[in-house]
Amino acid sequence: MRPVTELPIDPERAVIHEQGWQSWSPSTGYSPGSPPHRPATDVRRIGAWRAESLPAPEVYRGEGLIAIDPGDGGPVHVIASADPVNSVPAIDVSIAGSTAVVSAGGDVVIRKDSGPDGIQGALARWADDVAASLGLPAPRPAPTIWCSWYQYFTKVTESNVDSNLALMGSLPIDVVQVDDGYQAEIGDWLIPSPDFTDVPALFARILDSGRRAGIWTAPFLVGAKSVVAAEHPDWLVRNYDGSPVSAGHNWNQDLYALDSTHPGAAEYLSTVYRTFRGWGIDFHKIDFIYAGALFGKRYADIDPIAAYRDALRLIRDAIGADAYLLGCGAPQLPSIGLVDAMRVSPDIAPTYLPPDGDISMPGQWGAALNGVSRAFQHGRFWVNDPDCIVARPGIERREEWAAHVSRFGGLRGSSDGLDQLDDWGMETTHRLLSEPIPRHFIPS
Ligand code: 9PG
Repeated sequence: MRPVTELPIDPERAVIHEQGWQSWSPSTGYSPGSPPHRPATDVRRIGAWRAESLPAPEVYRGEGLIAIDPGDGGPVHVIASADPVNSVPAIDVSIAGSTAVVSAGGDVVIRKDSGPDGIQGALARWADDVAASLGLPAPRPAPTIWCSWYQYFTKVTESNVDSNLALMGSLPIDVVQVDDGYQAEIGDWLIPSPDFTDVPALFARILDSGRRAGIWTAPFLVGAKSVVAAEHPDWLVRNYDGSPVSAGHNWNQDLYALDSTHPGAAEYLSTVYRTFRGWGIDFHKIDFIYAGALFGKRYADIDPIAAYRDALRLIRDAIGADAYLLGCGAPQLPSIGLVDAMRVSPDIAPTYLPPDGDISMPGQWGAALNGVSRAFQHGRFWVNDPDCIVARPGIERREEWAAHVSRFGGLRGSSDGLDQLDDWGMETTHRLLSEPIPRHFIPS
C-alpha cells in the first residue's frame, strides 16, 4: 500500500463509504470508529468478499473505490482506481484523530465533489465520468422475470416450473428463468439433474406459453464432484504448488475455478451457451462469476481481471448480441460495459438476518444495505438488480422489502411460488412488475 493523501475530517460527522468487490460484498458508509463489516470465515471471504483482500482490522477498505464525506462541509472525496474496469486496487482509509489517511495498492485518482446528494451524488457523478470515458451506451431496459430460486432453491422440479407457468396468467412477466437445480453438478451444465427428465423440452414449454426463457449458470465454477473436474483437471486455475485454487465451498463440495484462457475450457463454455441459445434461451443469469477473476496460474499468462473480461466477451459471443445478460456474484467494476444488468447485493431470503451473522449471506439486512449504497450505479454502468420480489406470507418484513424493490429495483423479478401468494402478495407482485423504472435512482 502506498500513501495517497490525508484530509481533515470532523470525526463526529464524517462518513467513509466502502465499495465491496462483488455483488454480495457489503458496500456502505461508516462513521469513524464504527467497525466495518468483515467476513465471518475464510470460505465467506473467498465466496462473497474478495479472496485476496485481507484488510488490517483498523482500516476501512474499498475495492477500487472509496468515498469520504469529511463532515465539515467540505467536498466529498471520491478516491477511485485510475482505470476501474481493468485494475481494482484496494484503497484504505485509517482515521487518526481528525485526519483521514488514505493509502492504495495501485494508481488512483481523487475527485473532490461539492455537488448535491452527498456521497451518492458524488459517486453518481464519478460514475458518469467513467461511463463517458468508456463511451458506454445507456443500458438496455431489463425484461421482467419470474425466477425459481427463492421458493424452490436447489429442489426445483420441472413440474414446479410448469405449475407456475400455468398460474402466471395476467402477471406482466416477460422471462421465466430457471435457477440452480436443473443441472447434474456445478460445472456440468449440459447434464440434467436426475430429477429432471428433459431440460430442453421444459424451455420449449416456456416458449410455447408465449414467454421468454432464462437460465442460471455459474460458468467459472467447477464443483469437485463434477464430471468436468474429473475429466479436465487441466482446465482449473492452479496455485503455484499445483493445487487447484479454491473458489469457495457450497453444495457440499469444494469449488474450483475454470481457467477460461485454456482453449479446451473456452470451447466448452462456448458450446454450453451456444447450446442454450439453440434451446431458445435469451436471458442469462451468470452467477458466482467472481471465480473468473481469482488470482492463480492460468494457461495464458494474463492478469485475472483481463481473463475475466475476455471470458465475459466469450459468453456474450455465444449467447448472441440480443440476449439479456445479468451478472451475479460478480466483481462490480471489472464488469462495467460487459453486462446488461447486475446484482448489486446479497440474496434476499425469508429471514431478515443472515446465517452466521455474515452480512454478505442471504437476508434482507444485507440485500437492502447494498441496494441503497449502489443506487448510483443504476443507469450508468448497467441496470441494477436489487434481487427478486418475494411477497408471500412468511417472508419477514415483506412490506419493507417491497418498498425497497419499488425504490431501487431496476430489474424486477418475482420469485414466489405463485400459489403461495395471498391477496397482498399478488397485488404487490403485480404492482412492482408493472412500475416504470427511472433511468437513474440518483440524479447527476
Ligand atoms: C443459486 C443461488 C441463486 C442466488 C444467487 C446465489 O456464499 N454462498 O454460499 C452463496 C450461496 C448462494 C448464493 C449466494 C452466496 O446465491 O445470488 O440468486 O441464484 O446462487 O445457487
